[in-house]
Amino acid sequence: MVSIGLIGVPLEEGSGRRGCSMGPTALRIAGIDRVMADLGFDVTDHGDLRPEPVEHLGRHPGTKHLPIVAGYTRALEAATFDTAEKGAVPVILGGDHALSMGSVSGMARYAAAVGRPLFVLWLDAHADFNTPETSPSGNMHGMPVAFFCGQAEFADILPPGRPLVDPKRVYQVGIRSVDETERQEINRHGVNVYDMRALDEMGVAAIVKEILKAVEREDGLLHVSLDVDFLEPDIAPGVGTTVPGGATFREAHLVMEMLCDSGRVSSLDLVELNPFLDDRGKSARVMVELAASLFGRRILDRPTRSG
Ligand code: HAR
Ligand code: MN
Ligand code: MN
Ligand code: MN
Repeated sequence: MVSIGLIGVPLEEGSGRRGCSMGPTALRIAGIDRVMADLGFDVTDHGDLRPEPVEHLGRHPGTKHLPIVAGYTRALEAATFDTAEKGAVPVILGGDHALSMGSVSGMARYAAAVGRPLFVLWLDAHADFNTPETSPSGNMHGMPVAFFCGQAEFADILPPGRPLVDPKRVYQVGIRSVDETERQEINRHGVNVYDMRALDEMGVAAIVKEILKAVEREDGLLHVSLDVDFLEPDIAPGVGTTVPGGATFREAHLVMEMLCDSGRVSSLDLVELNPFLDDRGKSARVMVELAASLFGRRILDRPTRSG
């Protein structure tokens, strides 16, 4: 039986406002553990992580709340690696998107240990490729991709020599809010961006097929990072940084079904849920529905038609 390890990360300091610390609880109330158990997984909920104490951290102007973000990054890097190494799929219950510094770095270490490349699918309105120098806000939830690609200048929050993710193995879908210098950096580093225009022109199925083909070509592991604001604000209002023109439920659902069929997904972040801003638990329920589809809930049994 395949195992899933749930890891709660009540981090909100990366986002510049309060509320995401309640995200893990809201996802649990919406039944994240139950839906996975009903799908036949052996689910272990490791509870909420506690940040590791941080000492000897360099000064990094341009970052807000670095010590708490660093503490969670260290703890989550280790918890994600340990969960994967024990043969379970780590599912991170966020918490703001700064937590992906830890989850993706942990998976990068795991991928290196098993000798396979790590790919990242970033489902988000934002590219999250700022550095302390380029960030307009100093909010660290706008920096995780630059961090795990080795670009952000606060790398001493993890031990030196950590495995990095190749920006050319990062695939971003749904992007529609990018800062000017961030845009230049993404291009310079070769991040694969399917912005909302690409999604409208190509359709989401063609995009996911292209991404999965790239992962399969290199026999890669695939980490999926799902930010609530990937979705249209009407269906998912419970996030501090809504951007109009998001993915519909049907588009997001199809992404999840195709990812499930691929059998490639090694790990998942569910991030940026802010229950304080939500409408009667709606966004928490949508995130749980999408996770269920990613892990195999389907409408009908069907012969494989895609390919
Ligand atoms: N680009 C802006 C900044 O860096 C906003 C980033 C918002 N990020 C998230 N996660 N909400 O995607 O400040
Ligand atoms: Mn994000
Ligand atoms: Mn976002
Ligand atoms: Mn750079």
